[in-house]
Amino acid sequence: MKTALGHLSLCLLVLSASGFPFERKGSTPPGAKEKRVQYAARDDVNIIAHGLLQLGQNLKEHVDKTKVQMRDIFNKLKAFNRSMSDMGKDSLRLQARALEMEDQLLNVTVELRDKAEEVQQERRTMSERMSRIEEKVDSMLQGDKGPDIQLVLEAQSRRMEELVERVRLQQDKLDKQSTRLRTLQSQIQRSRPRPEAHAQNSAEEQRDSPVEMAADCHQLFLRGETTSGVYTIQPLHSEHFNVFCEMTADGGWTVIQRRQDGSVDFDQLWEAYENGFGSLNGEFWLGLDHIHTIAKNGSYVLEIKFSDWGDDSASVRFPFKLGGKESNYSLRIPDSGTFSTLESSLGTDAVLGLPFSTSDHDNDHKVDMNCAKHLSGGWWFTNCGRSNLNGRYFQSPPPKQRHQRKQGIFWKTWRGRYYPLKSSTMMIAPADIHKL
Ligand SMILES: [Ca+2]
Repeated sequence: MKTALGHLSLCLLVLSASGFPFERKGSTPPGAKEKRVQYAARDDVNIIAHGLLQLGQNLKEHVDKTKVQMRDIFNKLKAFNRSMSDMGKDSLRLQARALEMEDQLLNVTVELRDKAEEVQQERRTMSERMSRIEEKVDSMLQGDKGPDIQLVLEAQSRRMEELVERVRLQQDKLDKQSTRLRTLQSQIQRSRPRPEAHAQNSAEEQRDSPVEMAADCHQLFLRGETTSGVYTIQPLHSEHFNVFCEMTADGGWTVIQRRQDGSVDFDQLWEAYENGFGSLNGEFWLGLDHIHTIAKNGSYVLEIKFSDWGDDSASVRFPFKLGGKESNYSLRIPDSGTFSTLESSLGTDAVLGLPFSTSDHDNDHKVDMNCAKHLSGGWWFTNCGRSNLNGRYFQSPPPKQRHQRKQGIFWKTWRGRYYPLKSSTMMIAPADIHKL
């Protein structure tokens, strides 16, 4: 800009120095020499004027450009000021929120302190009341009426004992009669075989009679049994057999497998897995035939619990169906959406049904390998690598060699393929157990 102004001033100086007459109209014509000088001067002036125009043009462009730049800078400054102001507002808002939260915290602290004092006060009141009651009882017992009350209490206690004894005797009698009736009924059934439909109706009628055995642990629970332990059950169209019932607040679960200390060898053949083995009060496998017999009579759920050596535990629960001998006791877990990672160690492969395998019955999905032989025990094997709760029991610490460790009890999506678990329990119950 300065340079352009400098050029303009210089041109004006040259013009004034040359004494160029800008207006020549009406002047007297000079001599020939003078004329030539005038023409030469006019050419110079034309050149200078042209230069001036050029300069003016450049100057104008420069000014326009500068104006645009200045406008941009102003706009940017305005935007910057705006964002600074917004940030200031945000900061104020945050400060206000922090103060508000501090107030809330203070209020909660005060409330908690008040509550704690209230509880303390209540405790003191209760304690005083208890002391007063104790004093009253003591004085009554020591006073004139004391012996009378003691006598009445003793008499009541004796009556209660007598009643309990009579109830127990009645119960014994009832149990004996039940057993006798059951024996007679099974003798009658055996001697007079009836059509299937009729037999079913008859069995359903018996269900309501007092002599019929419970079909599973949940029925026992519904009849008032709340203590876990060994019970005899008799599923529909089946012989009676003993099971371990895990009685919970929800209902009665029939335990089908338990591992806890390695006291029972689970590396068994097909027949053993079909009929069951072990001790119901310790480690055992209830038997595929028994599990099928119970679960075929309705909708059942399978719950599996396992724990590691840090006593951490996990569990999964599936609705399931177990096929009979003809399907190699295929386990089918219907696809109810997607399986969780934990569930996928068994659920995913059992959607269409997964047959059971032992080392002498290779029904697994691995074509070139017998999973039960390669690992250990019997299980619903797929490709030998997802789960096996009937594997070898390893005490802690487990063997260092991976090829040994993989024969252990494992659930791949919980503690991994090579972590031998500490315990496992599998149990079944009617699907509506949780609705109670
Ligand atoms: Ca195989």
